[in-house]
Amino acid sequence: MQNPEQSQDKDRQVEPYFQGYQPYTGPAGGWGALAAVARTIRHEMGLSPRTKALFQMNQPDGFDCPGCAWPDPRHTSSFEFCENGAKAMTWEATPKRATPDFFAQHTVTELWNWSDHDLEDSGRLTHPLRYNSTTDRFEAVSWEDAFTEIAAALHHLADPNQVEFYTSGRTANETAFIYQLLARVYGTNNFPDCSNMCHEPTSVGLPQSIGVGKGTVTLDDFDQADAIFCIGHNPATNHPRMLTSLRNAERRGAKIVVVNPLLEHGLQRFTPPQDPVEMVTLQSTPLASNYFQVKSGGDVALLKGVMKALLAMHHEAIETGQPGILDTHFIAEHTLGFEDLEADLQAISWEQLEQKSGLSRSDMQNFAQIYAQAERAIICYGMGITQHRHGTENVRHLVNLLLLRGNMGKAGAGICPLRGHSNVQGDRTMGITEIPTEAFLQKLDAAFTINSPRAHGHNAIASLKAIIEGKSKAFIGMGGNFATAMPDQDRSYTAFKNLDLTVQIITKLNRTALLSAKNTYILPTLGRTDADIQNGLHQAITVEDSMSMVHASTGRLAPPSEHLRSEIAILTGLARALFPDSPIQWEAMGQDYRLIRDKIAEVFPDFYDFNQRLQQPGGFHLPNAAAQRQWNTASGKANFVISSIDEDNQLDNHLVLNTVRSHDQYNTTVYGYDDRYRGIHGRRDIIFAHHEDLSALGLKEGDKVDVVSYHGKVLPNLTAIAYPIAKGTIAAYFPETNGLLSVEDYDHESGIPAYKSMPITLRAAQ
Ligand SMILES: Nc1nc2c(c(=O)[nH]1)N[C@H]1C(S)=C(S)[C@@H](COP(=O)(O)OP(=O)(O)OC[C@H]3O[C@@H](n4cnc5c(=O)[nH]c(N)nc54)[C@H](O)[C@@H]3O)O[C@H]1N2
Ligand SMILES: Nc1nc2c(c(=O)[nH]1)N[C@H]1C(S)=C(S)[C@@H](COP(=O)(O)OP(=O)(O)OC[C@H]3O[C@@H](n4cnc5c(=O)[nH]c(N)nc54)[C@H](O)[C@@H]3O)O[C@H]1N2
Ligand SMILES: [Mo]
Repeated sequence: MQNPEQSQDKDRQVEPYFQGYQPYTGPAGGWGALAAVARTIRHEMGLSPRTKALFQMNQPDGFDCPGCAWPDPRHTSSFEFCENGAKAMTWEATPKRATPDFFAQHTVTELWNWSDHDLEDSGRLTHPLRYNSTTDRFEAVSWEDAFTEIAAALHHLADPNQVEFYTSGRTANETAFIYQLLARVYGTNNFPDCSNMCHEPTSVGLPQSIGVGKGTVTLDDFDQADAIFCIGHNPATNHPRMLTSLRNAERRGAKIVVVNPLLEHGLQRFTPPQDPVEMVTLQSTPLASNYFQVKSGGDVALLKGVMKALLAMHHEAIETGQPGILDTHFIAEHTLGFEDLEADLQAISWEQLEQKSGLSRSDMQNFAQIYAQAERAIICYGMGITQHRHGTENVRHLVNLLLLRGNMGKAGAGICPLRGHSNVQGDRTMGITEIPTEAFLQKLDAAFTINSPRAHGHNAIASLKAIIEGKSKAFIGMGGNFATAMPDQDRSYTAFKNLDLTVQIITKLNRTALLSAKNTYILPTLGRTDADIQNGLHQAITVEDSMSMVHASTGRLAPPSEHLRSEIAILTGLARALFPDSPIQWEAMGQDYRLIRDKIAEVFPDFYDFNQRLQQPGGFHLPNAAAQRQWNTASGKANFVISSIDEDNQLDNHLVLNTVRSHDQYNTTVYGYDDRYRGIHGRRDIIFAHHEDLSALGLKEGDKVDVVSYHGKVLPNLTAIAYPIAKGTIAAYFPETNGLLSVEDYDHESGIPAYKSMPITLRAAQ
């Protein structure tokens, strides 16, 4: 048999367009993905028994893939992992180690100049570390000393609200529950959370529209939908297992409609690496039947155009005696606000909608036709919808479109936000929120006989501002790389160094951990793949996926170092030092996570019989009222919510920068320098631009350019690529671009930074 990888690539241009760029023509998945898995494993782990751990990923008694929050099918095949899941796993299970010796060899000043990739590539952290400003090095410290000193620093502060308790979304339910308990016993609701950078517009917008802040569909709905809309997300890279669901839907005849300024090749064709027939015969399934290249930030205009067209179609049908297009019965029985929506759509002109969306009237009519022909429709969406100055408005407009045809609370229909981190949704469920409800606090107080603080705390933007303004004095990070993931690094990096205390509970070294404050600690922890044994007992943790399935995860690998502690053991150890007289059974809970789950069940009614129900294969599903057509909104109905599209005028006179993930990265973790489906190899210093936008500036492909933010901040010397992208929109990789965004550039409803609508200009590199 010929080498399938080669033959599949036979159409490729032999000569690269220029160094590091060669347009991709193959399908997503396929031999390219399998080859990448093999390369990743060989490079990161070699062939060892640890490699077998891969096959335990997303299996009933294995660990949950730390890669994404796409749910597991009930009958997991032995291949239920994907290329990027394999990268996440091998990156964590690597044999490389960042030991105290490593830190003795490198000062923090030296490490600061390393790339994000090289920092994490130093390997798994092995010892608790304390920064020594005299030597400018991290040095090993005992756990007990670390806990005592951190507790002393926290007690020393005038006000508990001077501490920020950050959570990144890999944090398991049990950890998140203990973490919020610790912070609330300490006295604050300051819970900046990676969800604030991710799906906060979902958590804010969906409750206004349908009364729940989560998606309403399950995997089964994908088997019944007639049309699936993929708006503003890139599943071939970020949720690769989703492509299997899309492909199965396409093969049944369902339409897959994509809305994205970038032509994402991964959404065009797919070969499932699990399918021996397709793999051997080099077949692939086309995915997107229609692709609408909206301007970045133009989705509300597009959605309004689609709804305007639907209304016109509806009235025309009625006038000619045919059944209408809208589900008038559903609208009458279940919704409020239809008349206002109709008036809003009538008032707005096609010219305005075309100008804002970058799409033509006939594009919008075409979209409306496809939608009208689908009896059952699902809208999936990601960061392309949420990370805007009007992200919450975007989310509500997706719902408006669904409500018009009753696509909510029926089989094969609904809304599907694609969550990011594997437990970002669960962390919220567990009480990681700066605005807790009184009902939740009362339950928490009763379960532990405590008095939780009632004052609202900080979300991510508020905490970054408080740090920059010197109002916050301490930062504790449960995972993540907060300062690098957030905007305005010029100011935040300096401000972090003025804090009294920073504590990073992490698995690998990153830039935020290098921001040495007056007292600085790195507390290394176990990851998903590592066996977590407490008191002789193998512990499981639990996670909640994008579709509200709660299931267990058990690591099996020997931990990278005998000095590591689990996240929960770290928190309960710290709690003991912080609250020596606390009646809470911290120690017991830290030694047997079932006790934590009993407490979770006491506080959250949906988790009744938690430990028992966890035994069911695949776990259990949390109820979703909107999926039952019960609307927990103030009006008791699903609401059409309208708003003006004129707010984002800032974008009108600028190019709009949309910052994305490459195929070889996990948020701020840069595994490597390829972005296969976009044709990029060995580099990240790229901007993707429409050729007309380049030529209007006298630039051409391959030129070096500077990106200048509307605040005048400059990211110099990127190489321009003429790319199939909407005119007016530029794309580049984060976190390199995050310094271009100010802490003031966010959606005022949800607080999400406007990572996908940064107004910028381009100029030839100076
Ligand atoms: N391998 C891998 N997997 C991951 C992650 C990772 O970094 N690597 N990150 C995880 C996390 S935390 C998250 S939140 C998810 C993120 O998953 P995605 O939501 O897929 O994230 P992005 O890479 O930001 O891609 C956003 C897409 O939106 C498009 N877009 C940008 N602006 C607009 C717009 O205005 N309108 C529309 N319609 N589209 C737009 C972009 O071109 C891009 O294709 O993935 C999770 N899974
Ligand atoms: N410009 C721009 N910026 C963005 C985005 C964007 O699209 N554009 N996306 C935003 C989004 S959606 C998100 S979610 C944020 C991500 O923000 P974060 O969640 O803060 O960042 P990550 O890069 O996911 O965190 C990586 C670090 O987590 C630690 N880690 C890994 N696994 C574990 C574990 O199991 N336990 C613990 N305790 N630590 C672990 C490692 O040390 C690693 O260095 O970035 C946001 N920033
Ligand atoms: Mo995210």
